[in-house]
Amino acid sequence: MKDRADYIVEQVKAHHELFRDGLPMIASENIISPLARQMLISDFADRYAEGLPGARYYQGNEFVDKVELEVIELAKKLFEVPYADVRPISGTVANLGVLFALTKPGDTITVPNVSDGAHISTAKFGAVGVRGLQGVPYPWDRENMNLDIDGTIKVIKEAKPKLALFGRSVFLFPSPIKEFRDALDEVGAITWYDSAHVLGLIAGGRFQDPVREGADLITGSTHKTLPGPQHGIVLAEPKAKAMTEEKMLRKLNYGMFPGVLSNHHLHAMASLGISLAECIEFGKEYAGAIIDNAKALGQALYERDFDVLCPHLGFTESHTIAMDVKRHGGGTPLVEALEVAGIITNKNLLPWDPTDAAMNPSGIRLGTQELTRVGMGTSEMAEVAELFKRICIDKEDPLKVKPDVVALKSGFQKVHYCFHPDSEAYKYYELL
Ligand code: DSN
Repeated sequence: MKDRADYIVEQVKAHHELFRDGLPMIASENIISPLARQMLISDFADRYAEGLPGARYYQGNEFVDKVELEVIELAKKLFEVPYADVRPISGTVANLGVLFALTKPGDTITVPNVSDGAHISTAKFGAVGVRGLQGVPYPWDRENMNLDIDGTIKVIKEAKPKLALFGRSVFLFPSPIKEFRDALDEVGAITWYDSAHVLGLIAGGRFQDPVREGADLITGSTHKTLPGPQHGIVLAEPKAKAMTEEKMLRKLNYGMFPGVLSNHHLHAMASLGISLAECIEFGKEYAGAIIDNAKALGQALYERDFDVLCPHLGFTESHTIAMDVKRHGGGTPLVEALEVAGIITNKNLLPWDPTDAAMNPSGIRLGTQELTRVGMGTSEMAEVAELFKRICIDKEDPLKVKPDVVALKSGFQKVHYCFHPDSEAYKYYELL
């Protein structure tokens, strides 16, 4: 069997080379810091700790408890909230826990549509469907890539949801949640904001402040603009008239454990603590650079004849830009050509695509958070846009473009905005 193990190691090595030499631009990914990475290979990876610190079902948790309490405090400090749960093992698990805590099968939830940029956990074929809920979609303003405010208020008043979910995976502009607070209170709904994509921008004070704008609770994954380990989080400051603060927090706590979790991946939780501390120190500067780069990339692509969405709004207020590439061949062939050159992106449904077009949509979604993380700035965004043009518009052979991708990336091999940026422990691509 040794040869089978060797085979796996070879594939991981090849994967490391792909990302060392390439331009990772998927809006939902990032790389963690050297110190956060070390937590992932600690003994925490081998242990169990069910329940809460001080009330566990296993022995041996003395130091796990200390870490968990500290990670909770860091999350509360960073997001200025009275309640944080750092146990969810992913964003989708955090969402499932909330659904388990606050709804019953048959309840109604209002949600964004997947083709308008929502995450699959809001769909009938995702977590919302698994919980047996009726999902009622919000109307969408395509021109401004945001919720239609009057239409959304109408939907809330008619549907009378138990929960109103905001937040998306194509998240160009802040969601106008404070406009909905009165309608939500009128029907007794709880406001839930899925912040996965923009968590690091919120932490850096550069996007919106959902809790102060009216959200009762926030969920998220912790590995996108917040450059932590693959994990999840729940943050809350309940104010809905639907139930008391104490009752909501008790339900959220039980929703996670024993609701949807057994063990909660202690190594990732410790790693998240490092990432939160780094974010408190460097998050503001990092979030600003991510958004500057996204706007610069949008502009540079637009000037090269790409149909970048929302030029009248400066393309984006987040890490993400979206392009309609139907005119240049469609999402699928272009992301495949980009990949051959070492530029990693994803095809994406746009609001005007038929819902069954997920495998061949009109759009490409791009994120600048990882290129920013390795130190790229606005001048590199122009170079990146030129590489896109050569492949997608000039139709140059991507294999001939690849050496220029490798050359650009060779100057950006270090993680920024973290403790110990020069650490030898950051042998990210030379682990094996
Ligand atoms: N699938 C992720 C994304 O790419 O947005 C979210 O979980």
